[in-house]
Amino acid sequence: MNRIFSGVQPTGNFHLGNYLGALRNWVKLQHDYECIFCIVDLHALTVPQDPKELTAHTREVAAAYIAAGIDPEKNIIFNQSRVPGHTQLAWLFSCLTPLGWLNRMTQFKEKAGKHRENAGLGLYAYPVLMAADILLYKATHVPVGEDQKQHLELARDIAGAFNRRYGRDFFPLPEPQIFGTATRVMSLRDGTKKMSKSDPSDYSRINMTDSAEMVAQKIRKAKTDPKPMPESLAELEDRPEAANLLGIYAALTDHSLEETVRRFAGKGFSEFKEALADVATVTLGRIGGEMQRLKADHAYIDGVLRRGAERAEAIAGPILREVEDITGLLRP
Ligand code: AQP
Repeated sequence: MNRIFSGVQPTGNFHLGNYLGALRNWVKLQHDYECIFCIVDLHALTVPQDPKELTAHTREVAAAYIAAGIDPEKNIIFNQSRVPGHTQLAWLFSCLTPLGWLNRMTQFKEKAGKHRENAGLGLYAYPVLMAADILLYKATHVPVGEDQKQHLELARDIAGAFNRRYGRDFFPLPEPQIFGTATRVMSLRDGTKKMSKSDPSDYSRINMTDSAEMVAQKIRKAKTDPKPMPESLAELEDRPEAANLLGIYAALTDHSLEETVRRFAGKGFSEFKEALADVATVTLGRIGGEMQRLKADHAYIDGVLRRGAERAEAIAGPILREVEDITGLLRP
């Protein structure tokens, strides 16, 4: 059975990059796979979180999944901290992960910045917990945005290290699924940086709950370059901001980048930005409105998460017990 595991951190500012890079693909995949969609609250704690906001953001991400079209009856939706096997397996994996592998992780370098000595152990060990998230369910496929590719490769390495250490083919090597026309949505203020929840500039990202006016304003103010709209894909080279906006339009309208470039060739950026705001508003209006409604319904969301955690535990428990047996941990 092909099984999917993927997740989003409840760190607030759920944005268009999270939607186009991950969530939108999950909605399509849910029909062909057994899917486990997690809200990775323990990952969120790798940087300081306000406790009340963490709770609210956890419900908000669950609301985003359902509003985007994930069926909570067919698929498992739960928050990571409800299934203790994630941290237990992460410890076992940390005992067979060489430091050299973690030292290569670019996300740690970016997030820790210049003050690496002050960064927390959790931030450093983040990819080990991520490997445990996936392998606790023996997931075979992991749909993510481009930024998570390196962490996925590490998860495969860790699965291989476990299998070699204990001389058996126990864990599958999970396959990344990185697809769509917007695998890496960039900041609206700087086309060289990815759109991110933690960017201090509100104008760098489109949040899924932004109002239509706010979306239009952010797109109008989005950085572009002084050249005219490109006439071909070749003319997009070294123009990251233009490529990003055209890529977002292509993804939202389900067209290729090439078709989108052709469509706006010869037009002005302001005309294109208006068209982009129109299509973005349609998607966001549909999903953002439903997100707002669902996240206020605590009884419903908490019920979905509770049932999801029970179903997740039912899969994880037996796998974890097998891991304990393989590693020789006594259950007297
Ligand atoms: N800019 C992006 N373009 C495409 N996909 C993206 N993803 C994130 N940013 C982009 C994908 O969204 C999923 C959930 O991401 P996450 O919550 O685990 O956080 P992250 O990858 O660290 O992304 P953020 O939103 O930028 O958060 P911060 O600011 O906390 O780092 C993943 O599948 C990811 O690939």
